[in-house]
Amino acid sequence: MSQMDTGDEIEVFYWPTPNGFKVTIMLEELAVPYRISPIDITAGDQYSDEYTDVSPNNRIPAIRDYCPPDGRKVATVFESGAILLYLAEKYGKFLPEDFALRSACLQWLFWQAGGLGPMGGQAHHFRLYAREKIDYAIDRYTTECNRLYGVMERRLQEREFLADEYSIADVACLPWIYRHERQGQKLEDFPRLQRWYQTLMSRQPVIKGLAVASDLRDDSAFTSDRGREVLFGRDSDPEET
Ligand SMILES: N[C@@H](CCC(=O)N[C@@H](CS)C(=O)NCC(=O)O)C(=O)O
Repeated sequence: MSQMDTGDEIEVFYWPTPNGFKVTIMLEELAVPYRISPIDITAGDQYSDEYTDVSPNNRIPAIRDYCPPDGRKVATVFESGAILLYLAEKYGKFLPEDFALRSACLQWLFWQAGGLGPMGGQAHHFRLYAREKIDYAIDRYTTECNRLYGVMERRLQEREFLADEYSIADVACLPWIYRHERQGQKLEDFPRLQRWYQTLMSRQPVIKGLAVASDLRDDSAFTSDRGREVLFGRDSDPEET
């Protein structure tokens, strides 16, 4: 990992996956300078001692801010939802000022972090990555994703965005809906969600954020023996890999 000592720049510890996309989309939306430090999660980079200092949960994304608003020399933030909130507060954008809308935005941000993300992740795992195809697990997470898509569909019935105005709640959800095919979902079944998706996908910063370092990603690495061992085989006190 590289060290930076330049001004108002954000270092993003990143791999091109849905949780990583949230941060690159947000930084593109904010149009602030940032640089990518790749963390190859299929090779085990997330478990290095240096990265563990930045991200104690050994997951991407994380950021280092070399110009935090509170005067510290450097600040680190892990957890994609917390990163979105940090950036929204720092730059004063994409977090509604109105009390009720801010509360709505945070509800949908937490809903994404506690529901759509983890359930979508399990759907990806059992549908694409698991060595064994287990019908029960595939059905369980495909059905739960379908239910969650229905929750978004209802929310978007009377509003263009999750918290009325475009916000970090939308930025958090988009990369997971972007992967709808991997979750066994058809957007045509959710017309309001589809309209929301098309609106977001027509934004240049979203397109740019989704494309950042896309050349790094190799989907076959997720199902290689080494990738599976690194990603799905770690317990709390693993042997050195
Ligand atoms: N709750 C975390 C989840 C992060 C997460 O699971 N990231 C995945 C990539 S999308 C990862 O780092 N996987 C590596 C691994 O499982 O070892 C967040 O929202 O930041």
